[in-house]
Amino acid sequence: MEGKIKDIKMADAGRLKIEWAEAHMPVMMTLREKYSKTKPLAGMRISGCLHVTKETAVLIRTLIAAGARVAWSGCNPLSTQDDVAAALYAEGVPIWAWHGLSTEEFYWCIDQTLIQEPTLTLDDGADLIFTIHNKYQSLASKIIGGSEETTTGIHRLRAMAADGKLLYPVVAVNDAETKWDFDNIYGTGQSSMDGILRATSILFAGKTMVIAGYGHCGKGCAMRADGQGANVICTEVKPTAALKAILDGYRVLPMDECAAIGDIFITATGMKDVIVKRHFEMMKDGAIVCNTGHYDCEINLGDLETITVSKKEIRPNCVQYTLKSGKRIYILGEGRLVNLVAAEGHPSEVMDMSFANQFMAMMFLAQNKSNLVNKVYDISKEQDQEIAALKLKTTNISIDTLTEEQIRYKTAYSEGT
Ligand code: ARJ
Repeated sequence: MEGKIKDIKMADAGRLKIEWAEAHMPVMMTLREKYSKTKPLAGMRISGCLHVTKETAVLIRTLIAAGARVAWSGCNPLSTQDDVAAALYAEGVPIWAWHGLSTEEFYWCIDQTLIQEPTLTLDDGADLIFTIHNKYQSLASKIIGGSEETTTGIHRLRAMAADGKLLYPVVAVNDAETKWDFDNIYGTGQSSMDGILRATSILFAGKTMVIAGYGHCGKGCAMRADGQGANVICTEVKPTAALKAILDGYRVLPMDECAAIGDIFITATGMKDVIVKRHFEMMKDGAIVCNTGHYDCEINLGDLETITVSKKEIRPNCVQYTLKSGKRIYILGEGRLVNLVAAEGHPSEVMDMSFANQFMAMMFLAQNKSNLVNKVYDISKEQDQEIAALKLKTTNISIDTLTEEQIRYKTAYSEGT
């Protein structure tokens, strides 16, 4: 069998987890049922590089049911759920993923998924697309297109496209309304709190929680931290985002002022060096610091190391750094996505829509293969509404419908006061 995982004996536990996810992903199950009959992805070889979670397993099973051949790796060294990887491997999915990969192993796993010479790629964070562009350019001519899950990845791909460097078309899954407006806000909000709680088991009420970045992910975190009774302070670099945070009822301060007052810090910016040496030096004894952005560069752990005298893992995913001053700082999940490292990522109900967009992106590419150009494609407004409508239908929620007259009214310009 192709692939490499931690331990096949974990497959039964993984299967149960996937079964649980399937029970909470009705849109994906509807798509699976529909397209397992027509197999629109027959002949497609999809190489995927995305967190190996129970929800991703539902996506993988759905792609296979629609006729694709799939080869998979995780997109983060610490986010793979080993039991889920084992279950997928046991059912014959070529998968190279285990928890705790070194950097070399991480790229080795990606390399293995490219042996099949994909026709489609599916990314979260663009590491697979970059590997193809940097190391396996000859594969690009056979690739119909790819998709990208997250904000950070899309920023980079748009920059590549603007420079004329993108070697094949890519669909911006993140930018679908049924992705960012749910996954990034409600998904990140809940799963980040979940990660912090599993790693620390602390009380949120009354704590000062500093959230760096008031984009969609930061907004979700602020909303949920506030709901638990924390005092939320946000940091921003973008004037409109800062104003939104203020009008949503939070304080906004520069990180240099937050550093000394925060009990818990969460970075959600997509930017490097958000928390650096001088911030660690200002922090209170016992400060908890974590990241929920895609890459692990937001908290500068190298800086922290230079002022640390000793380190110990005090709980799973919680490392105590004792500084020269005697002060203790706690880093969760090694500064990697706390929601995927210390918890299970976003809940299945949210990933249901994100992955419906991934699935539809693969279908779009396969069906339009001959008339695409090397640029970043947005998901259509129609697809967004279809996925949202299916989510409502499968959750048994009804909404109103406009009458003929109301539809006419919408665009009428003769009726006024
Ligand atoms: C798989 C997940 C999960 C989960 O959609 C989210 C996003 O944009 C990512 C940034 O890397 C993580 C991804 N995500 C969140 N939760 N992917 N399974 N349960």
